[in-house]
Amino acid sequence: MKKMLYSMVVFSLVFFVMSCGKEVKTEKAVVKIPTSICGQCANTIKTAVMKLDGIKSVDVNTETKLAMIEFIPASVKVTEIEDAIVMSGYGANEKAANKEAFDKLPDCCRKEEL
Ligand SMILES: [Cu+2]
Repeated sequence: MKKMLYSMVVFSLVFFVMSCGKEVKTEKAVVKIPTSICGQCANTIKTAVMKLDGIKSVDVNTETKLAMIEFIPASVKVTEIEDAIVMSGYGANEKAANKEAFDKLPDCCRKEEL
C-alpha cells in the first residue's frame, strides 16, 4: 500500500512538472513541392523533413503539391525545412531540387526534368 501511494505521488509529481513545464509552441508552415509526383515522393520528403530536430508532423500532398509541416520555431527554421527537401531531390518553395539527389530518385519520381 505504501509503495502504491509512493508511486502515485511520483506519478502526479511527474505529471505536474510536465504540465507546468514551458509550453512548447509550434507553428505550421506550408511548403510548395512542385516536383513531387507519387506516394514515394511523399515518403522521401517526409523522411527527409522528419530527420530534422523540432518537427512535430509532416503531411505531404502530391496532388496539391503542398507539404504541411508542424514544427517548433525555436528548434528549426522554415529555410532548414526547405533545404532538407531540396537535399532529398525535390524543389521547395522557390528553391530548386539538388541535382545529385534528384538523379538518385527512382525513375517514377523523375518525370520532371530539372
Ligand atoms: Cu515519386
